[in-house]
Amino acid sequence: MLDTLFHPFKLNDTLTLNNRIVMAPLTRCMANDDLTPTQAMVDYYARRAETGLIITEAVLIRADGQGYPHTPGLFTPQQIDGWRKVTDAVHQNGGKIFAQLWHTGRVAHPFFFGGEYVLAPSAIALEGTLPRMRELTYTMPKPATKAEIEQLVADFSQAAANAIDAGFDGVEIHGANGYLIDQFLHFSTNERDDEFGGTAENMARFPLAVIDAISQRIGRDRTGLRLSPGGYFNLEGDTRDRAVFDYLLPEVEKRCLAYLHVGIFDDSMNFEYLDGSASQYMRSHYQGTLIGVGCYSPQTGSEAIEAGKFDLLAIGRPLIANPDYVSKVKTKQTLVAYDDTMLAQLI
Ligand code: FNR
Ligand code: 8K6
Repeated sequence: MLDTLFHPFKLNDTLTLNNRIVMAPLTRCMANDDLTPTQAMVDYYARRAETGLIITEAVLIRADGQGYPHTPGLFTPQQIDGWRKVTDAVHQNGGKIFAQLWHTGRVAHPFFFGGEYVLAPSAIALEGTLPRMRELTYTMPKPATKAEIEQLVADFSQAAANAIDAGFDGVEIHGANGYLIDQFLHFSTNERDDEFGGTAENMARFPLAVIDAISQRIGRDRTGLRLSPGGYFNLEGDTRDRAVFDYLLPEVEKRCLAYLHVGIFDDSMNFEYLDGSASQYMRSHYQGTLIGVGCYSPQTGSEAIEAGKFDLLAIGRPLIANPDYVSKVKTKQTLVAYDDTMLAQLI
């Protein structure tokens, strides 16, 4: 059964993965002050090169997308040079690596970039204070103008081109977990009455513009996408959201991207308005390559692949605890259990 995980997987004509285990994107907040990757990050990713595909921690497309301390960027020459060291080290070890591109929208904070406001679809603030920085409260975002939306699309596209320049095999667009792109897709964060809100087609317009700009810039075979159809993190779900994703998923399928990736922490969560889990819903609305994730073990993950629930298995927290996860699973060694205290350092 576990053998299923270790067969190579052809993503498309230009990319074949050594196995079906993908490293899930994991924010670690360990970049330098100028948001360049450190040598410890180079070593951390290089140690995980035996996964079929590494998806990096979320990487900022520009300064005003920052919502957590020390998250890396891909918008300055120094950041591009820093990531080149990471991609070189991963490639030397035989791996493949995509950069996850994000802008946190209303989850950003002006504290990080010395700005006056943060941008989002609508003026609806996230309640509460920032993780690890409880003295900072989320601010009321400014609704992005049409010109600002066009600039965001251009900046996503430029960051993708920078990723290719830095030696990445491709990029994953972070359209999940309640950040900027996801904020356009949910009614609780998008109350616009222009062409970017109100209907499924309008709410999908900015996400599709980002997908089209990036896939035209670097190739659709190098472009992946993560989506969270169920609202569960940084925003509230709404039964009306279902229609937005019913419209979006077939539109994404037409674009023939490298893959679609479920954005969820625990795939046993059921969403009533999706008639099941996030992966079940996405599988039933999307025929291309799907990456599943969320509290899977090698056993439950390989069973899910064999049952056709998804095609590739992303692993997050267990890969924080076990840099050599793939070898350990292959040779049936016991895995170290993940613990939140492990977030304090990169091993
Ligand atoms: C995450 N996750 C996440 N997701 C994402 O799309 N971009 C990111 O940068 C992060 N960062 C992140 C940090 C940490 C510390 C955790 C625990 C999680 C979510 C992650 O990719 C994955 O979906 C979940 O961790 C569920 O998978 P596991 O951990 O159960 O295998
Ligand atoms: C992605 C940005 C960095 C923040 C990382 C967050 C890590 C959180 C650890 C896991 C717990 C999150 C649970 C959220 C889901 C709730 C489901 C009801």
